[in-house]
Amino acid sequence: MQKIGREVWIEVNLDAIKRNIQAFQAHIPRKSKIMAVVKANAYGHGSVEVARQALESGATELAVASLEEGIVLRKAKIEAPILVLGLTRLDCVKKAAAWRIDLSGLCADWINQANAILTKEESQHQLGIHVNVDTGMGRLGIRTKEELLEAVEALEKSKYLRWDGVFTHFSTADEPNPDFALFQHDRFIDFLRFLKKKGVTLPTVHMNNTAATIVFPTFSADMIRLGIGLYGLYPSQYVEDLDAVQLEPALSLKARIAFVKQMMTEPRMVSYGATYVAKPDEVIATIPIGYADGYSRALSNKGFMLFRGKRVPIAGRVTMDMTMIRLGEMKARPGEEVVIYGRQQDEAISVEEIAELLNTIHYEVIATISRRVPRFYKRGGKIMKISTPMMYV
Ligand code: UAH
Repeated sequence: MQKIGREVWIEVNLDAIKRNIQAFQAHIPRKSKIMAVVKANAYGHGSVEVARQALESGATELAVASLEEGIVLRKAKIEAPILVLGLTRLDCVKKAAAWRIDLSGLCADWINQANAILTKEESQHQLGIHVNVDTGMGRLGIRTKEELLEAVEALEKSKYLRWDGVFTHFSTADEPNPDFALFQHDRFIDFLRFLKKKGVTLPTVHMNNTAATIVFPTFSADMIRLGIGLYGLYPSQYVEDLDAVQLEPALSLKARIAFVKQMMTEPRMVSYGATYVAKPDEVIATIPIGYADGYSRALSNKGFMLFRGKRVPIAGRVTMDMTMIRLGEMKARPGEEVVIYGRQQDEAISVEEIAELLNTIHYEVIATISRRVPRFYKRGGKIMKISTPMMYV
């Protein structure tokens, strides 16, 4: 294994990703395909390796948030269809077509302009479009039937645009009250019926994210867009408690103790602001992770890590590159492993509980793990690949 100078890393269990996909395959109708959502560097897990594993395990399409995220996958020789879920500037449509990356059509005007640009420039490639219908998310997409029909007519007429899909996105499918999700579903179906009545043949229809897939598997249509569940996490406690799909978290965040000191002598303050004063004889260890790695400063004097299978509290402020932990009287040695997210012996720290401490959601905790943290990919319990933008000896 390569040596890393600063010992903090993520382990991604690719077998867990495979099993999570299989669990969703067993839960949805056979005809429904799986689009693996690998935006935001695959929710922090590393987009290229996760995309490859997802495709190998049965997903057939990929989704990203930007054209640039899609190009990263194409440059890694990933050939599956890729959809950009977010907004793409009109002057990038030619580039998207050249990289064979499909875009979301967010309004009739955007679609008409994209069509005009590709026609004028006599594009060499067709651009795939998935029309986004806003049924209640209130973020992006077409809001009226008239606008939808106008967009579809532009797509059908165009030589350069290929109508590949039509989709909507749920905003509350992870919550116990199903009313608004059902409203969004019914509105979407109503829009699709309207198109059918106008004689339109529908392309791939998709609406379900992880929560909607677990709660409403019959809404899986032609394809689901699987994000958080792919990584083995439930979108909310409510969805987890349904006990409908068994998932396995794929990610652990680990580090090795960089430095140990017994605070026998004054001063016993720890870290910026001197907000923690160690007890006489207390052992304090320095861990090479900080807020520049995506380990939030808001965990200062609040968070905890695992050492020798026990929870140990953070001492003082999380700094940019280092965080101190309190080991009591345990005589630790530099190089011993700590687990920041994940399991060690009989104890575990979930990203959900870290999110709760931070007053946010676990999506943010994983998606913000920075790119300077190397990703180690495991299969059959063994590390088979290390991915990092940094140089290690
Ligand atoms: C449009 C869109 C998203 O923005 C995200 C997802 C995946 O959501 P989950 O991570 O909750 O499954 C799907 N579609």
